[in-house]
Order: sequence, then C-alpha cells, then structure tokens
Amino acid sequence: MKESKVAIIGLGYVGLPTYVAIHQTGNYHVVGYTRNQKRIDALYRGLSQIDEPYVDEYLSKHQQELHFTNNEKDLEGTEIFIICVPTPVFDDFNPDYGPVISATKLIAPYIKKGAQIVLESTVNPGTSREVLLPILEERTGLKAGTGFNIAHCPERVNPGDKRWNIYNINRNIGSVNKAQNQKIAAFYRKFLPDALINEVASLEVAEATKIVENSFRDINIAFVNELAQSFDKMKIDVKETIDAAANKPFGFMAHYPGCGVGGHCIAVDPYYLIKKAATHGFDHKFLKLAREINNDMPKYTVYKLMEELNQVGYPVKGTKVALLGLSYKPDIADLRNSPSYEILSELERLGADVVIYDPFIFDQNHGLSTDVTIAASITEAVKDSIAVLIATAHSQFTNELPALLSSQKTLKVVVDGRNCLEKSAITDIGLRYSGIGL
Ligand code: SAJ
Repeated sequence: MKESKVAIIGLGYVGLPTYVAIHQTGNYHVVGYTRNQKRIDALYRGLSQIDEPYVDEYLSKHQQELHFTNNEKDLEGTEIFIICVPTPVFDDFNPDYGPVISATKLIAPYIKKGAQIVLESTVNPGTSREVLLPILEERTGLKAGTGFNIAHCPERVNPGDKRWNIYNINRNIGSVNKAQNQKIAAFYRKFLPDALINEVASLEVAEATKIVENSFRDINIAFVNELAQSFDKMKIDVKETIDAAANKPFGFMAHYPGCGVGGHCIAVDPYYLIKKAATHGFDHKFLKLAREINNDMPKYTVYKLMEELNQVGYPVKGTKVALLGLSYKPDIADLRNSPSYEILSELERLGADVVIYDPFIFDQNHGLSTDVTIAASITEAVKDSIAVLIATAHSQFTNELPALLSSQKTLKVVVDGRNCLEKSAITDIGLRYSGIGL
C-alpha cells in the first residue's frame, strides 16, 4: 500500500529529478503535472529533455509505473505538493511570479487539511508568505500552519553537472512554523540522505539563502570581469593571477572573467534581492554595479574584436566573423540569458558578416533572426572567416580549434571570450589572440 500521494508541479531540470527521487523509494504515488502534452508524451517514452541521463534511464525502465498528467483532477487526494516551476524576470528585471501563482491556484482546490505545499522555485524573501499563503488560505478556507503548511526548499540543481546532483547537494528548508518544518523535513529525509536536509528558522531564511548564494557568485564574477579590463590595460595576465591567488588555502575563491554571465540563476537572482530590498527602502548599490559590469561584458568582448581587427586593417563592417557558442555554459544546450545573443546583436549593429556555430544547438528554435547564418560544422563556420569569437567554452572548441585554425588561410584574429584556449597555441600559428584580461 503506497503511503502519501505526492504531486510535482513542473517537470523541468528541478521537477523531474525530484519526481524520480521520490518515485524510486517505492513508497509514494507520485504524480508529475505539466500543462504540456508533448512533454508528457516524451516523458512516457523515456525522454526527459533535461541534461540528466540517469533520469531518462529511470523513466525508460519504469514506464508502466509513472504518472504524468495535464489533467488537474489527477491531483485529487494529494497530500504533498512540490512546486518546481520557472521564476524568470521581466525585461525590467522585476521577478515574474506568474508561473508560481498559476501553480498555486492550480493546486488550491485539491488541498485538504494537513497538506504540505513546498515551493522549490527561486523567489524573493517573503514571497511564500506574501504571495502563496494568502491565495491558499482564501481558496482553501484553511489556515497556514494549522490547516496546511507552506515550506520553501530552494533548488540547487546545476544543469549538466556530472558531480553535483539532488542526491549529494545540501538542502535548506523553512516553513510557517517549526513543527510543520520538522514534518516536511522528515519527508525530504525519506528520499534524500538525512545529512543533506538542514531545517532553517523561517520561510524567509530559506528564500534568502538561495538568492544570497547566487548573488555571491555574480559579484565575484563581476570582480574578476572588472579586474580583466584593468589588467588588459596594465598587460597583466588575469587568469594566471587568479590561478596563483587560488593557491591560498583560505580566504579566496577563484572566479574567472568572460564575455558575460548567462543562465537562469546567476544572471537573474540578484535582481530579486535588489527589487525586494528597494520596497523596504534599501538600495543594493553593490549588487546593481556587479550586474552592470557583467551585463557590459558582451560589448567589451566585441570591443576587443574591433581592436584586433584594427591591428590587421579590417573594419568590423563587412568582415566575416565566426561566432562560436550560443549556450550560456559549456557542453549543454541552454540558451537562457546567454551573452552570445548580446554579442551577436552588437556584431550585427556594427555590420559584421556573422556565421554561428554551436555543437549543442541542433533544432531551429534558438530565437535567432532568420537571416543569421548557422553553420552545420565548426569547419564550415571558420572557413573563409577573418575572425573567430569564442563565446562558450564547449569541449569541442578547446579540443579542435588550435589544430583546425592552423589550416585556415583567411583567418587573422581569435577573440577568446572564455579564455579557454592556450594563447601561445594561437599566436604560434601566426594569428592575433585576445582573451578577456589576457
Ligand atoms: N561565469 C563566469 N565566470 C565564472 C563562473 C561563471 O563568467 O567564474 C559565467 C558562466 O559562463 C555562465 C554564468 O556565469 O554564463 C553562470 O555560470 P554558472 O557556472 O554559475 O552556471 P549556472 O547559471 O548554471 O549556475 C548554477 C547555480 N546553481 C544553482 O543555482 C543551483 C550556481 O549556484 C552554481 O554555483 C553554478 O551552477 C555552478 O557552480 O556551476
């Protein structure tokens, strides 16, 4: 006899590993809800569409026991709801809680006394209490804390990471009160190692933790991005400097400069804190400055290209440039907030003749304008190019480019937006090389 019925709302890179982890205990009837019927069909065929091979393997092996649906009636009888939907930002960088609010309204009719509602999506401190709680109390007629619990357990999934996953990443969890938090923490310890689950004092501490850890990363990246610009002028190798500083056994954590900060976490989360603190009269000047520095890196990278082309007598206008890499991080197909798009629009603004290649972007829905040339191979992309601009440190680029570029007759310049090639390997074949701070 299965124990509680658990519903996972949202079946992306957070919801699916959570679904699998709970399902594989064999103790719960787990329902995975997504509105997208195509996604449901793919999941039943063992295609997770997230970069976690073990998930696809599990889905394929347990096809008969899975339950994915877009019929909300299937949520009937659920005792534990886990919301794992996206929390993007609008163009003005205000958080977009649309998906979270829709998910909350979806589950409300199925919440019975004693239910647990866990929000794993990244939100501003205060959102669970100020946004979710009123909706649920009003629509259920129950009181949070006694009728049901709201918990926040921020996700820490790192897309494509081969080492860190849901089974070995620590988790913080906070609720409307301590007794309820102990209950939901006990549930998490049923499908994750006990030691990973840390109960914190409140919803707000749990929400703030995630924003703080990602803002920490953003400001550290901004620090080395600013350093790279300063060291470019002083002709000091910033990568070598950071690597040397990193041999200090305490008090230093290496981050590296690049052509920009992409993704759905680091590039986005600081804005949550900036916006929330502003409503309480505090101005996060430092976080805002870090975001500005990181957002300027695509333009700085194109400026480096202009400088290098200038040295070989080529204007950007009309010059063929191979833009290598669309994904925001290496060896995965994830375009969200990728700096490559800013680099492309700056190159187009300057009139460059751009050809793009990314080994992970096969299908056509990459959001590029139809008149952009997309090469089918790296060889096709660099052929007849005067300049190559690397925007993503895909393994294929670091493995193949030095040899490939040595045979290119027209090539003059390599701008390495991820400092992923050895400078000498490029200059030794007679090409100009510019990195970010190298
Ligand atoms: N980046 C730099 N320099 C760095 C590190 C990253 O320019 O030193 C750039 C990357 O190129 C990328 C962006 O920042 O465009 C984000 O890179 P990321 O490695 O932080 O990757 P994300 O966005 O997938 O971040 C996730 C986060 N995980 C969660 O939110 C659960 C983040 O907290 C992790 O620290 C990060 O993975 C990680 O360490 O890989």
